[in-house]
Amino acid sequence: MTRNGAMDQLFGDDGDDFLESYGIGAILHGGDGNDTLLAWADAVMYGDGGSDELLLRYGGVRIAEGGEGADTFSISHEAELNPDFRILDFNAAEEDLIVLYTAGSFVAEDLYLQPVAGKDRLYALGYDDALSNSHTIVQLVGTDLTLDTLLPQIIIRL
Ligand SMILES: [Ca+2]
Ligand SMILES: [Ca+2]
Repeated sequence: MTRNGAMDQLFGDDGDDFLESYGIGAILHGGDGNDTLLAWADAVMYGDGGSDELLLRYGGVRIAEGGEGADTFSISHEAELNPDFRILDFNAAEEDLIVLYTAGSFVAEDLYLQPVAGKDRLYALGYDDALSNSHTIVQLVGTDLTLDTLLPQIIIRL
């Protein structure tokens, strides 16, 4: 299912769906099933029930909520695209995962977590200029994570 217009809403409903949006401000709902969600422009993505994969790509604002199930947040971090990626419900106890595609820019030992105004900001040292959001990899909203809890849930790929 693909939509091109602005402010679109896509509903996957039951079953395993692939939802893809191009318009700015799209809202994607996976519904039940193991869904894959991808947005090419600023969007809000809800995995809903099932173990979903939410693809955070191409810079811009991506707000992702996995919902129930063991969800995977797949992040391609390209700092020059000025990404503003946020995960609303990262839950290590539900075995949520973050898969980071780094193009070899950093390794797990470079990752740090910093609480900022109710969010945990995941960034990579040496790939970051102090507090600038522009080089934040992802913001984890409303969680109470430590790096020790988070790191086992992160998979780094080239
Ligand atoms: Ca679905
Ligand atoms: Ca889910």
